[in-house]
Amino acid sequence: MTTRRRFVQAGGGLLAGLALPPWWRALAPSADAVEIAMRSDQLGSKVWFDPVGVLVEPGTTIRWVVKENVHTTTAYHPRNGHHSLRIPEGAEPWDSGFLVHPGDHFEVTLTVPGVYDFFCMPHEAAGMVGRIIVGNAIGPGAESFDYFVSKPNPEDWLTVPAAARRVFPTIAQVLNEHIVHRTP
Ligand SMILES: [Cu+2]
Repeated sequence: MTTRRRFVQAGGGLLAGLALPPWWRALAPSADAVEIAMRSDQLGSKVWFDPVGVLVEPGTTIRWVVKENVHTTTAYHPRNGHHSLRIPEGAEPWDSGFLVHPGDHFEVTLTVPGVYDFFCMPHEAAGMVGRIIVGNAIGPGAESFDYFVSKPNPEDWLTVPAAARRVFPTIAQVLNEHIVHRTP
């Protein structure tokens, strides 16, 4: 991976201005994946995603990688333990399951524009959440945390815990900064 990334970067400089062969584009998606680290201090008293917010183009692959501790990346979606819907209506929810070793990773490629909020299953109440904006800040994830409460069918959706609400970067912040880092 490191070798290929170097090759791509070096090649981009060397070959600037030349017509690239068709296979060249096929290399790009993996090299361009946006990485989100799954972090923890030694005691596990602080847990977080870094970056906590990213703005990407549709079709971008997001790769979550464990650095310390045990985590999941799980989309806010009713299919994931009755959590509220905070990803676009037409998007597939994801749940990585437990990633237990440093270096364990999980990838999704996000094609539907909108806001995607996600959490770590064991650490949501500790505020381990993050936000991805794909293209435009639209969809349920752009609504307030309690948008569904007054609707006719709130079902048995869970509300977002207070500690998590405080951690999400605002949509404006993600749109302005593109990458919002977090060090609690
Ligand atoms: Cu976690």
